[in-house]
Amino acid sequence: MGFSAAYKILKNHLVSGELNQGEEIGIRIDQTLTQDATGTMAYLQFEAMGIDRVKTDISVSYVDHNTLQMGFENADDHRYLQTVNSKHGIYYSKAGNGICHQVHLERFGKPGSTLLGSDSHTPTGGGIGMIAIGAGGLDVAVAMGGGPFYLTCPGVVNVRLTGKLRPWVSSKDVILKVLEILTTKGNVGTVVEYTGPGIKTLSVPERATITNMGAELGVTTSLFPSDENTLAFLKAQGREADFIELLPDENAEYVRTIDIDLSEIVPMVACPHSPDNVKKISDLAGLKVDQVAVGSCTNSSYKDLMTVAGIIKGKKVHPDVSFIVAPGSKQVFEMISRNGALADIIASGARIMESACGFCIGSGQAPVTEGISLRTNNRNFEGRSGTASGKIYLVSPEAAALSAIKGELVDPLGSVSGDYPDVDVPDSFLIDDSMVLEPEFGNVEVFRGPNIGEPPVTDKLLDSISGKIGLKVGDKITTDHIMPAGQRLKYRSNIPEYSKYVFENVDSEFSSRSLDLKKQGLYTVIVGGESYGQGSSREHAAICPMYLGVRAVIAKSFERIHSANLINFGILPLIFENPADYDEIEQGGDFVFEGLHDAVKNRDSVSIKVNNKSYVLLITASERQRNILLSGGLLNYTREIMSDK
Ligand code: MIC
Ligand code: SF4
Repeated sequence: MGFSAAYKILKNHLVSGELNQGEEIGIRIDQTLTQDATGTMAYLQFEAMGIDRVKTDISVSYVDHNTLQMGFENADDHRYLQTVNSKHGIYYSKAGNGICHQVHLERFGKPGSTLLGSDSHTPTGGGIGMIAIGAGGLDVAVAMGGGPFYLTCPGVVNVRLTGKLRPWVSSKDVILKVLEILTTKGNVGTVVEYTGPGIKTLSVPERATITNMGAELGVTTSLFPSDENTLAFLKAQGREADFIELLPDENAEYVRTIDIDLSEIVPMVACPHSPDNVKKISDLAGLKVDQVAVGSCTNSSYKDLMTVAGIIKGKKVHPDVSFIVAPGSKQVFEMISRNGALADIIASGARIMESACGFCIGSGQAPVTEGISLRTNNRNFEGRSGTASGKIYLVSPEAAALSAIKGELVDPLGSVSGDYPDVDVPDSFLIDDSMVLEPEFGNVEVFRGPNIGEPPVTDKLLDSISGKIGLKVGDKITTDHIMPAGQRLKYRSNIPEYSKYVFENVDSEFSSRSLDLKKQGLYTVIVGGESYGQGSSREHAAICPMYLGVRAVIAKSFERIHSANLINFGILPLIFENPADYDEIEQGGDFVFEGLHDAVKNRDSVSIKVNNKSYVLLITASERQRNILLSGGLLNYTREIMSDK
């Protein structure tokens, strides 16, 4: 059997293990990216490792999440990043230059390479034919130091595209269709590879919309082959030299093939509060909307914004709608302002935001109470918008623009007047990298304002621990539930402060209860259902619980990035051997773990006693992860390995 494109890249980067599905492998990382909300912790940890200079081909640090600057905290973080990056050889993309994934695709992404990013939407890079994976900041710090990234060798699912999208239907509808088929659950350990004649009809930015939102499937990554469309995009970015062709073998092996005829896709919408709650827009058309927001790393490319401008030109936004537009990068922003498209958007009555995450991460533009908000981004988790009762619907830029005019959800295929603004990749993009600062290396003084804390300290695993079941939650708990962003984002560099808000919107007493236990020398265990830890790569969803004394999470299943983050910070992710035990264990119960050392070293399971009754829990960690757990986390483990050398 031949190789998929994904396996070709993995094979070229393999440093440990073998390409057998389900086995742990280590791969060499060529490029890394961080953003400011995860980056400060990543660089504090990088500093703690004592390595002078990054060992990757290129590492880029973006400022895009925390740009509101209501108080000194965000600006302190930015200055810390700028100086620490310069010292250690990392490129620094200033606030205003754009969203990490959009800018990385435009200026740095390289077919055939590997990219590790401390953000779950790093797979956007799969649109240009890379293996691009999201991970916790500490994993990225280790990769910057030249260490391999470890993952479970994936099974590759082939999504075979045929046909061509009709006008008014776009790549967002394709990924929503894939989400409808695969859902957000049960895809851990897979990679989605797009193949078939239909891929020739999709440009790199359109492909990137699809791979970006692959994150919502919970897969390791998604990718497209690198072909003539990839070359055309790279040429237009003045980066032809970065092109290599990368196609799957004719007889490539896939674990499953899903056929999708692009010409049959209709406009789709993901309804509250999950990206896989997908319906046809035609089933919901007429829904009154209060807010429409175009932007985010999913849909903020030149094509997306030119399409919006083409639709809205000469029209006005509905009086009851607040219409928000945030271009994804300075490149996009400057191009649409120079060619006049931005003027058309402004004239319609839109509110123009800076090139940053903004509304997508709940940093501004919270909708009205009970408000219906149509957005082109990738996540619609409850409360993430900043309005607890807000209802977020995810749609294409086409549906967003048409709905902003009409004041209600419009099916782009149904009620369209006028021509479809068909936008191609331009022959040349506007290239100006002046907002990406080159590192100086060496003698740079690192700025540490009062918002910059210390890297978290973890303790070695204890052999026996006791305490309380501090919280019991249901299925699909997201990292936004565990560690809210929005207004709390500014505390990302300050663990004691940020820890006050763990599970804030689920149980506001959780944090203080856990700290009280910790003061008495007792620990906390969390009980969860299926897919615990969906969503973001934020390692704070592990660091802050660890700080509060959480030492284990017991769930029916875990999402990949979060489970790795728990291990990296010395928290045991344990799975119910018998899922029905979930119903028996109650919040507030007294627990005891004994013989943890032997179990973590040598066994596949461990028992927990809750109120004196025993339950069996599975340990699914690899041998390397078991050693990390015994050391009390990845930072301790890495230091131990370095001192052994
Ligand atoms: C997100 O979309 O949830 C974020 C904010 O980009 C996160 C990273 C973070 O929490 O800082 C992600 O997707 O990893
Ligand atoms: Fe930023 Fe939203 Fe993309 Fe996360 S999903 S990187 S918050 S734009």
